[in-house]
Amino acid sequence: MADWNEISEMLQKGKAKDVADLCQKALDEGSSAREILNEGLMLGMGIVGERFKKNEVYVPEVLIAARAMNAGIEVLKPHMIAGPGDRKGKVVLGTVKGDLHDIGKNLVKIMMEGKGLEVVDLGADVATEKFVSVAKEEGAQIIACSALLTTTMTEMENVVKAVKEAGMRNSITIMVGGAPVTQNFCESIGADIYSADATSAAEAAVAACAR
Ligand code: B1M
Repeated sequence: MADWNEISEMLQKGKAKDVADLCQKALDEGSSAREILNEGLMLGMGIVGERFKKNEVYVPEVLIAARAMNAGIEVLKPHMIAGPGDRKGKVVLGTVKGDLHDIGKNLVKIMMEGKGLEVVDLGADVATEKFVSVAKEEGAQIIACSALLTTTMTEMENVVKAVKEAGMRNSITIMVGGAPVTQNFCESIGADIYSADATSAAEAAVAACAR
């Protein structure tokens, strides 16, 4: 049985190599990638977030912890992605303008690709118009926006407006998610789908593309 606290502690200390090694060890011992993510990595990042809020740690420590989390995710990634197969649809994904948080968005990408969706990843701090222009160029069925800040989640409403203005509202499904986003918020801005986590986002995207 893997020691989730050890993974969590190494992540909090920003020890990227140790986190990666412990994730590999947990896989070798039979834990699933999802279990390691949820019980170990998310536990550690949750504690970092709490300490950040109380000013017990600052941006540099959080960045180092984020790097360690990414090192762990890299080890888990091949175990989260299904084999190649027919593409089930195309998604344009990004973190909204003004927002640099990309770990959750990256997990959404991994889970969507794992479900056979093609994902065009625009990265973080994505301009509203870019979501729309790339979706048009790529013939995507879905625009998926992530936001981690209460100050940037409002950008999602601008994406909905821009899709309408481009005359694409009937052909594009708009998905939203990220820690401060809720079902109520999704409805209030006229987006189509809210998902609380990366797995349910991937499932909802597959279902939307099948419609
Ligand atoms: Co920032 N940060 N941060 N931060 N940071 C938070 C979000 C915060 C809650 C910390 C806190 O105060 N407790 C707080 C926001 C408060 C608020 O808005 N109410 C905060 C703040 C204030 C800030 C700065 C303003 C700090 C400052 O500079 N004073 C600054 C803003 C910079 C900017 O974006 N312009 C800042 C900066 C940073 C770092 C750069 C240092 C770093 C980001 C590094 C990176 O992403 N590459 C960072 C981090 C790491 C965090 C915390 C600690 C962790 C976020 C994370 O990666 N979680 C975070 C506290 C916390 O969340 N506990 C915090 C793990 C990740 C897997 O979860 O992204 O929620 P999450 O994704 C989940 C779901 O939300 C969902 O799926 C994932 C799980 O399956 N999901 C989707 C995400 N996107 C989705 C999209 C979907 C569906 C589901 O559909 C499209």
